[in-house]
Amino acid sequence: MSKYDPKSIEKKWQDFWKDQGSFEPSEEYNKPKMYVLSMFPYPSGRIHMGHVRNYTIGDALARYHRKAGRNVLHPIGWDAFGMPAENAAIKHGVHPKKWTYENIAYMRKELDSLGLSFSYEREFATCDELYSKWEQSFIIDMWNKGLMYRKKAAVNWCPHDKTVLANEQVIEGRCWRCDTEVVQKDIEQYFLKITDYAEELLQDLQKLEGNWPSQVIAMQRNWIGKSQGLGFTMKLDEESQQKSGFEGFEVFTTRPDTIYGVTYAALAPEHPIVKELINKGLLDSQSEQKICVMQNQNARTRQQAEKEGVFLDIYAIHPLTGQKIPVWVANFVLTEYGSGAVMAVPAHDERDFEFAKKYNLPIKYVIKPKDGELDTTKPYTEPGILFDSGEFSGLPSEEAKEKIIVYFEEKGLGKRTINYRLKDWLVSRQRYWGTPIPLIKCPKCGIVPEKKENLPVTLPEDVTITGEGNPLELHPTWKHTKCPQCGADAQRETDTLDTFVESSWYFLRYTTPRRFWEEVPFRKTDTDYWMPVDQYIGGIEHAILHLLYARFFTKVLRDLGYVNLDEPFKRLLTQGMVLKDGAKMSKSKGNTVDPDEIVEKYGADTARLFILFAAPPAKELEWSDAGVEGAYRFIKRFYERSFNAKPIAELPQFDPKSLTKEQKTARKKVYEALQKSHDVYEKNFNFNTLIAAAMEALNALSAQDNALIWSEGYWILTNILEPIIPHISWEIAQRLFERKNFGAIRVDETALEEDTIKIAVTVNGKRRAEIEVPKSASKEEVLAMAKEAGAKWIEGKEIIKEIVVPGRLVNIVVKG
Ligand code: ANZ
Ligand code: ZN
Repeated sequence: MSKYDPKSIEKKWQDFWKDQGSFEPSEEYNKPKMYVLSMFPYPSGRIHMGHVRNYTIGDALARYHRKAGRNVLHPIGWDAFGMPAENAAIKHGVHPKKWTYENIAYMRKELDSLGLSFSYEREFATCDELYSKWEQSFIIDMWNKGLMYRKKAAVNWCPHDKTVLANEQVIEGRCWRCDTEVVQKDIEQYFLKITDYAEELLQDLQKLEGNWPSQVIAMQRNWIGKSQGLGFTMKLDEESQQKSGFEGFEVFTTRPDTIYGVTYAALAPEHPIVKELINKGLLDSQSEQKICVMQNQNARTRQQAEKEGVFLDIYAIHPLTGQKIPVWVANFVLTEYGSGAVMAVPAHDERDFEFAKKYNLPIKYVIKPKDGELDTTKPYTEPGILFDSGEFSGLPSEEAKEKIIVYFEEKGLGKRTINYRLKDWLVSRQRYWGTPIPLIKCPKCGIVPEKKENLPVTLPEDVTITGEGNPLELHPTWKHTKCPQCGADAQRETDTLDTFVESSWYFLRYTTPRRFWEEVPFRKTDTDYWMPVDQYIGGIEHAILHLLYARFFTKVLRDLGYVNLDEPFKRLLTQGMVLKDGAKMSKSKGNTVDPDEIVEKYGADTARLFILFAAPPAKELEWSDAGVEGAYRFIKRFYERSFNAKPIAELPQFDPKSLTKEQKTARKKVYEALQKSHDVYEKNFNFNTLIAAAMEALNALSAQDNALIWSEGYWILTNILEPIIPHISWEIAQRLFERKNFGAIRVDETALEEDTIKIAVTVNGKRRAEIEVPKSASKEEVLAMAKEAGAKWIEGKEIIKEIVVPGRLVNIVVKG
């Protein structure tokens, strides 16, 4: 017997898998397929335990399906563009490209050391020029179809570094690099029209129900934020029309039933009427300044801030009562939502109420609860019964909403309106390390896409990245080009794409073998076969943006004719966080455990076993050194005891009658684990329960000494544990079975038959205990066991009667 040496065993099998190309998908598309995908990593430098968890879960599933005879696609790649590479360049002077590819090489080795069964052939990084080529091609298609457009939008701007800052680079309102106060600046930006797909993105969530965590579906639904209500124009009175030059303004409300309670109107600080009043010099300087401050705050801070407002000294007319309504500017009104203006009903809305209290505006209740009193110390925001509402008084809210909308439509005052909170996707970044936007600005033709035959537009390598300005903009020659349409001198767009664009289609790229990557982004034959991803695995932090963008991109590519597919991810698993001492493992907290060290000390199988044993995948996982030790000891035992088995070429047969109790128990535990494995790998992913069953089986095997039962046990256990601890399983299965056991195994039902039975013990008819007795036990033996189990209730009392109902219960009647 040899000693368990994870290093040599793991190296041996990793080399073997690589040499054999064991994990390359087949191109025979008549086989049943399984596409297992763990979200690809950002090449930050080193892998962390979150990665280990993500990829171990995916790997276990991929290996299982391979053994089940399916054609498995289990690829890996690198989400390789992004800010950290540029930050490294600023800090250490290393070129982002060099930094990125070096990190990839290092992390690839780390992943390899875990024995992950990835396809090598399909690996790529999103900063590969061949990947940019196709991404740019899609962008051009989207531009041509009107799905991409240009519009001014606010960015964080550092006046000192003359650079746009990401939100993370703004620290307490100041530049992370030079501490200068950051300002909001309007610049031309590019947007993808995801709002065109809002309804479909919402509706198709239904198709995912049951296969995606309900929490993720709810988050997406919320993010899309569909509201239905009434849109109408609030007319300004004569004088205010004169003053502002506007006839009125649009408002959107989800509560038309509250319309008789409107006591003021509020505009967003960016509203055109506000701008016009300022332009005309009609506001005093104090008001103007206050509005300017509001405009300069971003939407989120404004929403959280205390309610602030300015009276504009203009009035609107209530569309139903004709009353004069004061018009204010308010910081809680968002310019990008609805029409950037609200009819305020302080009696029935929290924000309106707070604002009205602060500025002493009237509050008029028009809805009361169905039963119970109206509490006028606070807003009543629930539906109820209308009063003081003209002809609509007495109606319940729901009915009134409907009737009021119909009324507005009939009178031509307004119409039924649907609004989505979802906004178009801002995809331009004023940065170097990203996919260049393949558009050219021509002084004569406007914005013109690059010719597709000239793609990819590649990044210049000779740049110095300092954090000042935009390197592409500053490069002496790069941006100068000719207009593809008229040949005039023109300039390349120097913005690059948001890195979420790359992760919106990488899963399609993997489906196509590398030899086609030059000619096509992916082939329809491949996406038709492989898509959708059968199992997607990743962190909950991607619940909204990445998944929504990927769903959107898939639908766009469908409409552009690239794929026949509505939804990219059939089933989603969001893995829980890895914690240490109750807190999320993270560099900033200094509580990380380095995966390399664990692999070095114990081997990859131990790391994998611990990760899958410590918690079900969707739950948080608390790191435990003792748990790692325990995992190691189990594998060591598993290896050492494999020498109790003798080599076999097929599963042996047993006559249960000829076996001892221990032998029967051993077989039963082994087959129970086998039975469990199916549900675990196909349905619930509770690997921990399977591992526990395998541990019990190993213990039960150890309580007997029939070599053939050992062999049968290992035939099955190495099979069902292979997805979790592949190296040791291949090692044992090679020696004992020449790996003939890595296919489907039939459950031997006779091994699972119970030979004990559970019997209830009652004392004076009261249920007190339960005993498990061998089926073969005599009546006397059963009674003795029952008395022992019920001793507490019998002690010191006189037994009057003992009743044994065979196979069901024992009742003991006592007195005193
Ligand atoms: C009157 C009213 C009375 C409202 C009431 C609510 C309750 P959701 O559900 O998020 O769509 N609103 C409309 N446009 C807005 C904007 N640009 N910024 C801030 N708030 C805005 O919310 C729709 C409601 O939010 C609308 O219905 C409007 O206030 C407000 F008892 O109109 B409501
Ligand atoms: Zn031109």
